[in-house]
Amino acid sequence: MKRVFSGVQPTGDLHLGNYLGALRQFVELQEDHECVYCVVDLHSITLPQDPKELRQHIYDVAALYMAIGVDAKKSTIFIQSEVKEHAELSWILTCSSYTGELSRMTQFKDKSKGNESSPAGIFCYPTLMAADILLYDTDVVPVGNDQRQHIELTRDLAIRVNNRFDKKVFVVPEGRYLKEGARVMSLDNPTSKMSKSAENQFSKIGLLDDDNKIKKSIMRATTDSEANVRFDIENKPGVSNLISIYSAFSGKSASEIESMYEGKGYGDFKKDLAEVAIESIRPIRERFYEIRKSDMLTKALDEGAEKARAIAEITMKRVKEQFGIGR
Ligand code: ATP
Ligand code: LTN
Repeated sequence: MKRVFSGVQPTGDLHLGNYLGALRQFVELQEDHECVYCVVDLHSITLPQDPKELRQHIYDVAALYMAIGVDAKKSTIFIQSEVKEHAELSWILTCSSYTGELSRMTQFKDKSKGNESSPAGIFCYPTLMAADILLYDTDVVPVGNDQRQHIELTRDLAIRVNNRFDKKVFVVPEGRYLKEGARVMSLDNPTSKMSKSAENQFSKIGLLDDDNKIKKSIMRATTDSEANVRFDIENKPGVSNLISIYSAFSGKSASEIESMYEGKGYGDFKKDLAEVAIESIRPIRERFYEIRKSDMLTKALDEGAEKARAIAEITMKRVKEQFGIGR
């Protein structure tokens, strides 16, 4: 069976972008893959986090994995910092990376903005992500489009190390990106992606938002003055984003949605979309609160860390042997 690995940062409550771009794939893949899903807390401290909030968010992300349908009996769910090999392999891969390639990463440029006092962790972030993936001999990595560059770097590093030792030290992974939902845009500014860290709460739909908040966010979403439900990313980014969200939830194509709303205004379209989103998110939210209250979560995380460690230890032994470190 092919192995899948993916991770989400516990930096805040998850939103529709996380779900439609990445998490939705987690559930589908567990039927015919061996899946390993991680809460990447070491990644989240590349920027300062409030320790109390961070701990809550770690549990929240793990509970959300389960609430959307990741089954802890089929898949491994664990917390990154509980498997020390992530940090260990990350250092080895940092030594195999070039400063040039790391400084060309879009996320590094966006987050550091050329500021010399930005944390070095932002710069090394992609080598930690490569370590996450390569530790588990991963074949497939389900992620949103914004992670493409990091996945390409992971592949380059795996190939570089393999070539250096003329041996298959690492499995070279493939990214898996969805067509619909791979990049959900912000509701108030459809030219930037929906983001956890955005200040305007109506720019995003959280997976834990109540029905009223979901409806309000959609009804307020930026559109245009044309009043014509048509998919055209360049000229109508707001409406196109809403059509993509509708499409991802309903399975209907953009052109089907266009014909459903021919001759109708944005009001009807938004009302129906709100209904579709509310009905899809409600069961996730309800299940989340059940899981969060029960002891299922800590049990799954204990077992998950153990299963993850068993795989990671074997990979690290092989890697250390190749590099000639340890005994
Ligand atoms: P933020 O939204 O604060 O920028 P992030 O990008 O750091 O958060 P993570 O929580 O680490 O997001 O991402 C989890 C997964 O969700 C990743 O696979 C990422 O590609 C995906 N993702 C994040 N934002 C979006 C989006 N707007 N559209 C589609 N996928 C997304
Ligand atoms: N960088 C990713 C989160 C992440 C990840 C990973 C995703 C860290 N390690 C390994 C897939 C596989 C992000 O910011 N979305």
